[in-house]
Amino acid sequence: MNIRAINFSLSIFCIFFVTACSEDQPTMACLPESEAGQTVNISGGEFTFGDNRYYPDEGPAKESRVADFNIDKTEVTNGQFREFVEATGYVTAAERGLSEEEFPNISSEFRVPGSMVFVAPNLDQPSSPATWWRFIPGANWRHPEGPGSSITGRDAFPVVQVIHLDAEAYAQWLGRRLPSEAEWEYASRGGLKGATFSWGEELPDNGRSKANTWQGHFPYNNMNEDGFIGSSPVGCFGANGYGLYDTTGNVWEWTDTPYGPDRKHNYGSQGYDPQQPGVTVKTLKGGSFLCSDNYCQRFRPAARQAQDTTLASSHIGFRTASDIEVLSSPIGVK
Ligand SMILES: [Ca+2]
Ligand SMILES: [Ca+2]
Repeated sequence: MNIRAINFSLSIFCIFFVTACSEDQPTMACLPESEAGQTVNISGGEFTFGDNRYYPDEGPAKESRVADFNIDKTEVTNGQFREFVEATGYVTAAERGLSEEEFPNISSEFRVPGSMVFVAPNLDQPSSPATWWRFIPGANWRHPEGPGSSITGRDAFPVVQVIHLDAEAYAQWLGRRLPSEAEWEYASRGGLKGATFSWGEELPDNGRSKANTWQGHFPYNNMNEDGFIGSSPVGCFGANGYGLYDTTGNVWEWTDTPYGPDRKHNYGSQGYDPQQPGVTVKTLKGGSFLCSDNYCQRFRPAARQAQDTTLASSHIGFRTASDIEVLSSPIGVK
């Protein structure tokens, strides 16, 4: 397997692709699409950034402060992203491929239009991330699981298969930006102090599911107790204390913060992931519909994951943010 794919696989312990994604979903009350475009003002303040109880890269926890900011109520949807593409003619990296001039450090096989898709192993195959991930030519936001897949009827689902640059371009079109990791984590905590999850201490699937995650033994058995094998329309699970949806699970979300393996050091603008040294990495937050109790467990506000900024995946999306001051301007206000 190509080293880039292997590095990607090893660095994303929580990401899996399910071919049955988003089909045959049960009827349930989800947020109306009109509300998916709304934003929420968050009053800044002090909080404990990180957590010392789980993965090493979540610590050391430190007292931090964020200023007032504004953030999307939900992940950006396919419908919202389509509006951007239709208004601007924007072509995502996975659709156009990556030029050598723009991305000199990427091998030629990853320059062709396409993106990463997880292929679930058969029961008789070893459970290894290095064999799960495939770079699929033709996979992009319009065809998230590769050629033959489609987003028809999935306007309310989060857009995926966007690299950091694509997410940034969308945000800038609206006069907004991507959230920092601190802002994202503060928002995801919903005002709770030091809680394990966005809603408190209860496990995600104790009683009614609180987020779109994976129930059952990953990667072989998705029991689908929360009603969604793959991603779900945004806002199908309860909001947190700030009125935000799906900061836990559904799809991972880009932040604008370079990733480092701890919170002690500054790893510079390129970030640093020991699994893929030399690769520019940003921090993902929130986990996805593929995070399970037996694997990953990154469906907590403090959890984080490195992501190669030039690599799109079938369950990485984003939401946008802005400084509060921006909201007083007529330009770019949603
Ligand atoms: Ca699920
Ligand atoms: Ca999410």
